[in-house]
Amino acid sequence: MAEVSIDLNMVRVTNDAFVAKAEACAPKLLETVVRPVSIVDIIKTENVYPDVNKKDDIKNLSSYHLAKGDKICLDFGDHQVGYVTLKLNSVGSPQDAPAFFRLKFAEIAKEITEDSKDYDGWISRGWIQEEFIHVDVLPAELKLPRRYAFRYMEIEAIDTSLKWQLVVEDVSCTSVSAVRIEDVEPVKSDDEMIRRLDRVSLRTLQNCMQSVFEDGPKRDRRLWLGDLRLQALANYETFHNMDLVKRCLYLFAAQTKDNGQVSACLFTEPKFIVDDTFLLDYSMFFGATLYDYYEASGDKETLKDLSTCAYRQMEIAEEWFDEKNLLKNGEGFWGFIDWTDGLNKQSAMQGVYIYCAGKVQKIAEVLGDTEKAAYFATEAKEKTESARKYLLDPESGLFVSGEEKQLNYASQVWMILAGAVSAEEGAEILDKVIALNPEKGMVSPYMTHHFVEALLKCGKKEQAMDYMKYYWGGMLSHGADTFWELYNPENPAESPYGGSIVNSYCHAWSCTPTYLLRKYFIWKMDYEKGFRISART
Ligand code: RAM
Repeated sequence: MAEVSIDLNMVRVTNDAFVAKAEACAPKLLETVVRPVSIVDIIKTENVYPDVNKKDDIKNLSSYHLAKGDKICLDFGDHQVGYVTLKLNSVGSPQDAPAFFRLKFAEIAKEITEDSKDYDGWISRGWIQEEFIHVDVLPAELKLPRRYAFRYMEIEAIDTSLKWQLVVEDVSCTSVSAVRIEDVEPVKSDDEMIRRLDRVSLRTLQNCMQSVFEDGPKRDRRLWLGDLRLQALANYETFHNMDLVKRCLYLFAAQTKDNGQVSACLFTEPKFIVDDTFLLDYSMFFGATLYDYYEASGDKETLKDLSTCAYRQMEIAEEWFDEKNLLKNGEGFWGFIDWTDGLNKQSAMQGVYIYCAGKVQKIAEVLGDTEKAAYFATEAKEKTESARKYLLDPESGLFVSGEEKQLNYASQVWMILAGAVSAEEGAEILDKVIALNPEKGMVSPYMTHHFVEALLKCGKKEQAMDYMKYYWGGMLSHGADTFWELYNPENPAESPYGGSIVNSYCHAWSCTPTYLLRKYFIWKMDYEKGFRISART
């Protein structure tokens, strides 16, 4: 089990004015009623991902008479987040026993082939989207109280009786989101892969945009700061919903630990409360997310309101440095960076600190706080000098991490993003680390996003595009309608939780291809085609 840095004795300090500002930005969710498009067979193959074959037209749904052990699988045609209603009936003799059936909801077809009984991981099996239901009297309209994230829905009659069978007359889903995909102009390109990367990213982001930016509508269904930062960046280029970002920023600042530290994640139900999990990189990203928001919105009032909180996160992180100006390694799950097992995070975290110091310095500059701006400029400079002096290994030309001097991707990527090396040096570092292919690689789309940004920062545009196509394109080749929480092309069944059945397959931090395409490539694509298109025009 992963160790988690939880502060059970945490004292929460609440700022009611901030809570009120966050609530004032709460979205009204938009509803769309969606019905399945076909009945499918999901067939296990030798590969990790099963085949999905159309079995029947959906108009024949009620011709299926389900007796004990029979099942049908409905395909909703795309990933949905919403509330499901079933119209059920019986055929045959009078209903002489309860209808007893199982419903399975699956974001990808693979989840339908998995058995929840086999899951023995460390996070709750409660996340598995499966219900065992009894209905005493048919016909009945069954409105399921929970919200599901799914494309496929399987109905299995566990038992009826020897004399009657279950009929599903109709199924619908009231899908919900704060935004509409139709409001965003798709990226235009002759390259189908690019169009699909954009479309699937948009769907991912849309389905995570609920009352807050959720990390995943299947799991964890809550607001995480690291995820928010990337979602917000993608949102600025696409849905442009400024209020939702503002709301989330105010929520994080509205309740902190008594030392002012922002939590890694928070809940809004049954009432707003921040979690007792703290990740140092996520706390620092509060300032970066705030500055990005200001750049996108020009909302100086919010910048001012929340600047103290942003500065405070950096002061808290500053306490982690030793006399050599090196960030000390923490214990257990102290910072996130990536889910790579055994990853030494010291250097990457130092990179995050430098990166965020640069962002909060800009906040101070905008607000005219010259003293603070100078302080963060010095911080970034000193921490960079130490990183170069002690962490940049002269022999390999790469950044090493921790006492074990671990060579990993994350350290290189974050030092590049921090600006600790020039673009030329960074390009060399990236060539070297790719050639070396260290054991400590990257497993999350979150880390992969940062790797692609590092390539872009070092002028490796073509390589960045190739990698995006290889990585997110890999998910597409396995049938993704939304991008996943975890994807390791070398180990498709990987899960940090001890079983991929609880993995989330519509995950916020995976939505960034739309951002990368629009921010770094769209002008080039437009230029090549000789026409101008983009969400920015
Ligand atoms: C998981 C979620 C979330 C992420 C944290 C660190 O619980 O996937 O998205 O931010 O880990």
